[in-house]
Amino acid sequence: MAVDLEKSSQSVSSDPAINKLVDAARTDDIPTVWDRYLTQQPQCKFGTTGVCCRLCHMGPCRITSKAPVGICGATADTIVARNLLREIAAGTAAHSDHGRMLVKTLKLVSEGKGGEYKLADIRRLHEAAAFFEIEMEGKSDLEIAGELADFFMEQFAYSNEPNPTLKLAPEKTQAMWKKLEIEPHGVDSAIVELMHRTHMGVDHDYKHLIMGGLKCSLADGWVGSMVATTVSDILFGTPKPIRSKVNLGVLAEDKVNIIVHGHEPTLSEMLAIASQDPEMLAYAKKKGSNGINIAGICCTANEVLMRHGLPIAGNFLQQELAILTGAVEMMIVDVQCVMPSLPEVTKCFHTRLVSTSEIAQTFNAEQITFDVEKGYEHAKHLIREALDNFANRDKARVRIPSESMDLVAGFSNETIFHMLGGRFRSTFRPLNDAIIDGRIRGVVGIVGCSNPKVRTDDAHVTLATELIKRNVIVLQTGCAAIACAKVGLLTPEAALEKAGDSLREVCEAVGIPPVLHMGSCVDNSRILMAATNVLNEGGLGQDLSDLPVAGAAPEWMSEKAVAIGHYFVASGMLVVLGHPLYVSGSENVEKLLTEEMEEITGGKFAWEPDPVKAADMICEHIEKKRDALGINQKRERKLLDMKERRELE
Ligand code: SF4
Ligand code: MSK
Repeated sequence: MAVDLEKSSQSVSSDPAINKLVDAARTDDIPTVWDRYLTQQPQCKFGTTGVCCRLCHMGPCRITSKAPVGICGATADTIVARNLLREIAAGTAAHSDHGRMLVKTLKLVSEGKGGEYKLADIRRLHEAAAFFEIEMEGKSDLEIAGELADFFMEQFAYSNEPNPTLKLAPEKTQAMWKKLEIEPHGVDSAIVELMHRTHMGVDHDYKHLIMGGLKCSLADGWVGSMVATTVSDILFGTPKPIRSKVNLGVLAEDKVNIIVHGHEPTLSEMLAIASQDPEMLAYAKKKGSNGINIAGICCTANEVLMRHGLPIAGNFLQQELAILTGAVEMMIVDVQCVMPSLPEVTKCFHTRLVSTSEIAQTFNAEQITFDVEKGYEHAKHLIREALDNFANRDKARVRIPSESMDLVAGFSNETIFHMLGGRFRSTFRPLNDAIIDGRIRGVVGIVGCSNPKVRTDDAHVTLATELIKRNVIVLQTGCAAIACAKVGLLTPEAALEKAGDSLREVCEAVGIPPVLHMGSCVDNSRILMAATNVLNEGGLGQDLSDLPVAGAAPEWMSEKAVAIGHYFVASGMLVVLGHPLYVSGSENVEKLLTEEMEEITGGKFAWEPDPVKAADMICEHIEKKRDALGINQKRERKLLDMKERRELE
């Protein structure tokens, strides 16, 4: 729920670890994101309603009752829609460029230039190659990987044909996209097209613009992110259930602490391995450290958690707080969600801030440009430097909060298939049966960031708790998963206690927890595939929009979340956001997104800041879908005669 920090004495978060460090920072006069949020109040109404246009230098223009159109004549509808589209383009670019980086690594590995990187999951490689009709007969795994990398790289450029990865979606959903002419023909070209359409004097019809936005968002979810997840699994392994710990209490007083933060898993993967290298452990001992503690923030955290079980120090809003513990020797960042404020915090401590992406530099941070072939050497070098920095830690200033929590993560679709199917057959059948007979009411993805506009973690935790209580299974990614993990919702035992009776019964019987952590932001593609797998298993309709499912982002902040929301809506799903998109300046755009869209794609947006009301809204939607599927009618058990049996077969 929104919090008015100025007028209330309410703490910034439901997490005591956050509150303690924010208080400590205020005592030390070190501003954090919550303080800067206050200095920005009141936030610009033209910005939050979406009616400020600065797309050309006749402007900037702002729509008011006195000035209902911009200098060029653009209406509020056009301006609001164009601004939204540019957010979708940026979000799609971020996810997809992340995917491209991974494809480059896959190609290098296939050419023997990948240093210590290897093909970690050959089965996933073969499955992907088979799906995309790459000839495997007589070829080595490296050759197949090379061809798959080439195929994935082709997904970025313009093609006359729609992206083949769209074929991963259910056929009816694909047909809907075709009919609406929103199939992307290449990720980069979809982004370029959006930038072109939103240039001054090009596309002015808000409906046409929004449909263009959906097309670009599909290039994010069903292409760029799908490629990123698949290649990560091939290179680093498909996640399996794994135990670990979360929250700032995972930082160790007696060890060197290295934080990995950002999104791309390439360097962090090597850091995870190098931290166990006997040479590094011996060096740690020499430096007086009891070991090397690598912990993550944001989605890099989720990547190394899912595959190595490395602990998570926190989500997006905890990045500054990790440094404020005084116990971090080095923070290594790459791309996305890295606050430019970090050097201002590190300069008050001994922490070294190292930026590792050639496209992302932070003023006053050290820069190393990461090279895949030398990945392991880079990792060892950075660990050595962090160990050297251990001596500079001021023990008197160390204030690691005691809060930490156990968790289980690693629920890829492959794992869920396996767990549901037992030893003999991979299947989603037990899940579908439980949905059909009503023991599980539906499936909801709770994803996205944290945001100082919202009491941190509160909305994520309340929504997830409400949903499992009402027998809805929850899938999670990103910072939302970290928020829920911090209160124990990713511990099967604790979550089962909070789950409704019938959900608990199913989860116990098939051995899955009621809240499943599926990975990082790009791994929202796994949620798309989970919904597709449920649909393909049968008995729950023909189209993603038939399913009793929904998405939610109660505390979102990033343009990537805007793109994610749109690809879920374009795929036929309800998406409930904790605070609205910047569209309220156009009644028409808002109505299109929150009402009329349901007639177009089957999906739509809704805004609801109160997580309990959001749960009500989601459950109402789920029951509506169940009614339409006819699975809410009490079904009498009936013995079939031979004729009926034959008809069924
Ligand atoms: Fe103003 Fe039109 Fe230029 Fe936008 S594009 S800044 S509305 S003149
Ligand atoms: S890290 S995009 S704050 S979820 Fe993926 Fe978290 Fe949002 Fe970044």
